[in-house]
Amino acid sequence: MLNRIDLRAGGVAALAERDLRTLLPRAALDVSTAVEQIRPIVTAVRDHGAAAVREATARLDGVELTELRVPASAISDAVAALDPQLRAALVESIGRARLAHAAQLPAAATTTVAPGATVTQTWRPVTRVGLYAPGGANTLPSSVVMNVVPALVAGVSSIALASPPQRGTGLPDQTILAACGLLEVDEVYAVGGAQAVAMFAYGIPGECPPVDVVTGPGSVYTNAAKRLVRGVVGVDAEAGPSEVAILADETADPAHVAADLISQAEHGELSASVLITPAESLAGQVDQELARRVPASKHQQRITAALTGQQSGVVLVDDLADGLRVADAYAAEHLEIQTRDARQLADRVRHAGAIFVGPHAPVSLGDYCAGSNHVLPTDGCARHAGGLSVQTFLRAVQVVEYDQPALREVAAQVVRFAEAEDLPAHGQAISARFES
Ligand code: HSO
Ligand code: ZN
Repeated sequence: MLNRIDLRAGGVAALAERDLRTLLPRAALDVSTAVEQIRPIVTAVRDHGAAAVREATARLDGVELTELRVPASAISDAVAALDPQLRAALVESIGRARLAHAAQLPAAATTTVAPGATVTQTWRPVTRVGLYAPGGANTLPSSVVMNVVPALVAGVSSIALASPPQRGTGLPDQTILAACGLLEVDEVYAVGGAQAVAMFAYGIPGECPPVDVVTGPGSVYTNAAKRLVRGVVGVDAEAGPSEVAILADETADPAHVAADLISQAEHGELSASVLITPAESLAGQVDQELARRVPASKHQQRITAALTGQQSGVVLVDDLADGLRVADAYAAEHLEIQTRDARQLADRVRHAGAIFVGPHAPVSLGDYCAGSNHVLPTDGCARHAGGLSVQTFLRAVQVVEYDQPALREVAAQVVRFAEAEDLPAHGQAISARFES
């Protein structure tokens, strides 16, 4: 079922990472084309506000919005209507995420660089954030938890969330609203896609004040919109179609490997499921398991499309060291390690959004209830970005304190340095303090 890419005796170790990357499966997602497609929406929302949001919503979501903002009663009704077991699952997810994210809060650190001279690294929360939870085929209430929890833990005082309206109700998905209610987020907009990102970035007079940071996973269009508004606001890494790479050896259970590959393929036709292994026998057994399990799965069609697409496949390597090289070159959103000494291998991984170690940490655990965040960099962005975390919503602010002797001590150095840059007034700002 899976495409095979045989890199055995292929000199993986001798290849530059960039060249290795070109041999690996990956979807041809063209965010730059999408940027051009959604540019008119973003510009219209910037220039015409609510009218443009309504126009785009009618055209793209088929919903005529009266109010952009969801009334408080719709949120409390959604909480009240929540199935008790789903409520318990949401509460568990929130509780574990809160615990794990609280540990991410960095402490202030003061360095005495010389007597009387200190620099303190402090962390201050962003004031206002706009969080995005996708809808449509990808309505994921768990993403509400994953966006809101780190912002809350960081101490963000103003949290707004947007999610597309459903035909019929004109409101975001009920469980999304219920998750907002459980997290005490009451500023929710029934707006989706590029128009939501633009609404947050530029604000809508009288309806939605602009935010400082926009985060959240989404379609290629949402990611394109985030690219367009970056700079006007801060944005998180691009989180596009879900990806899992599994580095496995012959000790892995093929049924579990197959189940995990299927689980991320279930997100959609563009999802990527990649097995990296030196064990050809495992690859064969996984294929058999897939052939057995895929026809029995609810979303058979999209799973088959995802698993057989160019973005998925089995990469055969000579050994786990080469497997690790391949995993690093691929830079998966999720990397599972199902090998002997999995923890040791995990410590050697350089590029991955999140790492799932050993046989009992499947990626779907992380999607919901591990405590970790599931908004993670896709499409190789794990080379330069991490997933959503408390840090996403904090800024480093340095506090500089010098007493007079400490300033005197370094005055000549500053003056000399400033002269070298032909900025003598910089030096004079120091020496003025020591003139009689
Ligand atoms: N695997 C998705 C997250 C998710 N899965 C939400 C289920 N619900 C992207 O990391
Ligand atoms: Zn998932």
